Amino acid sequence: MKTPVRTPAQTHRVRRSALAAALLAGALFAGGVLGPAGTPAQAATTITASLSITRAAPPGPGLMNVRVLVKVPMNLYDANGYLNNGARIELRFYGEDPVSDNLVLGPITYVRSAVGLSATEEGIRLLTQWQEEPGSWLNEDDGLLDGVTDEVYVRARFVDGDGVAIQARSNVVTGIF
Ligand SMILES: [Ca+2]
Ligand SMILES: [Ca+2]
Repeated sequence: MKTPVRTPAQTHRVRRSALAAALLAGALFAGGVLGPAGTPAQAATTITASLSITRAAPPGPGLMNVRVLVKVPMNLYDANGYLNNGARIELRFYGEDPVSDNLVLGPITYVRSAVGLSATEEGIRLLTQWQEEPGSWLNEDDGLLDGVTDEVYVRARFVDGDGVAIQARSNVVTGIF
């Protein structure tokens, strides 16, 4: 007895449907929509930001070390999913004043490839630090209006690939910068 033979057209259809399923699964995984077991991804709901400004130890020109740490807690899988799909962190520095706080630096935007931005087991993490000269934007009060003492904080904003954003305000760092 002759065994049934698949026609080329049937084989093609089977292959295409398998490929479509694989592509669909891949797209969902890349988008961070589904976890490995098909469970919904954990949405980014929490963000924290901390700021430190310290004077570099002498000798030297007395530069200020500016350090920002931002955390968006989630699992490693979701952290990679968000970053691979265009999520970003924006930093905006403000000088705190009695009436309204003025933007003194930013926004500075960090994306997947940025130094200091990473996906970790604890979530998305941005650790960035650099040095500023005394009298820079950190000197947000020059003594004319609100005294000489400066009050600086940073607002960190996490924006996912669809434009959904959450944000946090850091501690205020006080000094004569
Ligand atoms: Ca101020
Ligand atoms: Ca000042």
